[in-house]
Amino acid sequence: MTIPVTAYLSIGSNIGDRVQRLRQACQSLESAGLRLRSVSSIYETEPVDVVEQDWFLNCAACIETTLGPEELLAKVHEIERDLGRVRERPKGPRTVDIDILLYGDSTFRGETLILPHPRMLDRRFVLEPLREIAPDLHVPPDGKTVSELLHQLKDPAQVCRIGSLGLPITT
Ligand code: PH2
Ligand code: MG
Ligand code: MG
Repeated sequence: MTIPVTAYLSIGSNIGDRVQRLRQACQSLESAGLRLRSVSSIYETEPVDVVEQDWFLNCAACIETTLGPEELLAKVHEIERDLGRVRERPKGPRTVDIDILLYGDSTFRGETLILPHPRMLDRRFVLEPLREIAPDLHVPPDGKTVSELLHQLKDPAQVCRIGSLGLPITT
């Protein structure tokens, strides 16, 4: 029997019905057999990197999976495509973006995937939703908790909790 691994995802959208996109992304994760353990509130977030684009909605999700990290990446890409994502400008507007932040306590370096997500430590739009569902989670390789990382974070970009996705979580 394969033991499931707990993974954390960051989900974002800044095109179209953003709430609906986040909800559909979570529902698609479940339909794809990834067990949804918790989802944060929805946060409205100022765009970073490419700043001239609409504000995002972001949330964080905790899942359990028996897929390996690269299989999980392929699965989330498939879900992004099914939800209408077209890859145009890097870091530009997107209907839905699902990023793997953490995969158990593993570090991983493949051609298309690095874990933990290399930019998660610098991004308030990632760490604030994540703190809501996992404040005491230790982030490899240094092992600081998500709360500690947020305390030392310098990112000035605005992040504002705006509501809940209202999804039932089956435990
Ligand atoms: N995603 C990006 C680039 N910039 N800014 C916010 N606020 N939220 C995002 O999800 C986001 C971003 C690239 O994936
Ligand atoms: Mg991203
Ligand atoms: Mg992505």
